[in-house]
Amino acid sequence: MKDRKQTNEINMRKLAYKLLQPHLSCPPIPLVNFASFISKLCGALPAAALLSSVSLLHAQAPKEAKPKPPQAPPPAPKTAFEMEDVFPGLRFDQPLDVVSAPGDKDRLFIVEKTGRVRVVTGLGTAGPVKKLFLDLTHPRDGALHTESECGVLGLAFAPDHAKSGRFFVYYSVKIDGRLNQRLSRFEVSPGEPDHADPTKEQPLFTQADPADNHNGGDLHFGPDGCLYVSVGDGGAGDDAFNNARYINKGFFAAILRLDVDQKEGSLPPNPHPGLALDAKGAAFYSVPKDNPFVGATSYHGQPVDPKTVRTEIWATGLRNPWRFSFDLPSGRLFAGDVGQDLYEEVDIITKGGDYGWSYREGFHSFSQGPGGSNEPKDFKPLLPIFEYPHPLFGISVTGGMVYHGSRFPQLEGKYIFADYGIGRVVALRDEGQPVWVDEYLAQEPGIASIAADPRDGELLFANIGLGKIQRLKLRTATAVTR
Ligand SMILES: [Ca+2]
Ligand SMILES: [Ca+2]
Repeated sequence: MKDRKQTNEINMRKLAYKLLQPHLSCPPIPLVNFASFISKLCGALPAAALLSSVSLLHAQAPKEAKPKPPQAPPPAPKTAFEMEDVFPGLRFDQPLDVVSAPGDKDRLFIVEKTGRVRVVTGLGTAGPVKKLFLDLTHPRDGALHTESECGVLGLAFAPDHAKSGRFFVYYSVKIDGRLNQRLSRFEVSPGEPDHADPTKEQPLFTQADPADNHNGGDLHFGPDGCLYVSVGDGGAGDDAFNNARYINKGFFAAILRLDVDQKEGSLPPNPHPGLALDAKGAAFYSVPKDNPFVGATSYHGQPVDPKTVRTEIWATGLRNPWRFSFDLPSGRLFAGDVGQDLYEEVDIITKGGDYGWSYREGFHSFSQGPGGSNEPKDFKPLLPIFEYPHPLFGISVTGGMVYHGSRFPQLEGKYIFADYGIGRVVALRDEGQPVWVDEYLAQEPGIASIAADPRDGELLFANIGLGKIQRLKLRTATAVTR
């Protein structure tokens, strides 16, 4: 009932926005609190006309249909913030991740989709410089694939990187003409912290991938020292390869949790053709014994053999988790999950959580997947904390981070993310309700990831389209907040 009410409200807002857009002088409709939105609009249209429009929408609210692609960009927004270039003299080749090493405030690492990782040094000087840290353009056993959503997609430094030199990279590689998504461990060259040694690569897993979209690829170490890895549903659309509704079909549609230190007590992963194995047949990582699906004997009401379960899975039912982050003060793990045709969503990821794909898209039932709308009996999907509809609010979410910088106290504790396509940069505020309150901060298409500057916690935005690393800047002396 609650879901239906929310669906109706969001449909109304979407339609209202389309209808009223030419009259709007305020930022587009916030996705919560429709009543408040209506009251804000009262200055834009005669109240009677507005009420009449809304009644009409309510009466005629159609069933969801596949939306047409955006026909025109939204009107120029009046936002409190705009973007500025962090490194005016430096350009990058399709940057899609910004990473720092634990405890290191002097360097930033920029992952270029096209195959190279750059290290930027001299951060505090007038002229930071970039150098080549890792060249992955020619993997030793295949060809780097950079088409569509493929390429070098993520990097994370081990918590003990300063001592071990280790870091992990996720990238797309074609082997004998077949596409794979791979997680590998690397090391820096001895005595050369700004230079990785590509000969030290050790793959952990190489998952055959049926399509070049929906590849996940974000990597972060959690406060527990485990490596968390996002993986997509394989790709195409509508969960066409039927990977998302299972826990025993490979490294798909999930956030994984691995013990890359192979601590005592951790478990070996279950067999998989893509696992790299040593001479004794052992994998190069282990599964923490408290992962949620260790020993699972059923899922969605169907029996599963625990020996076939991908026990690496921490959370499941995700379509293409594109960027996730830990917020250490709150202990929360946030993810943006890219939607199909209608809704983009932001989730708080919890242990064993099922985020609903491909029975659900955002808050809504999704019937185009392999399971149709026949949700299994014990299906208990976790709802997003926020969703926004296509196409005018956006088309592809880029998950962000909770702000803990000092330049903008009004953003403290808010989760900041972006839409990659339309370019809305949004802050979400937790008011203790299931759906968080949104605030439209800035307009900047092309944001592929959001990270924290190790020097001051300010957020850094990798703009893949412009080849720049950006940050927020106030347009005026006074921030507009709600
Ligand atoms: Ca894929
Ligand atoms: Ca979901």
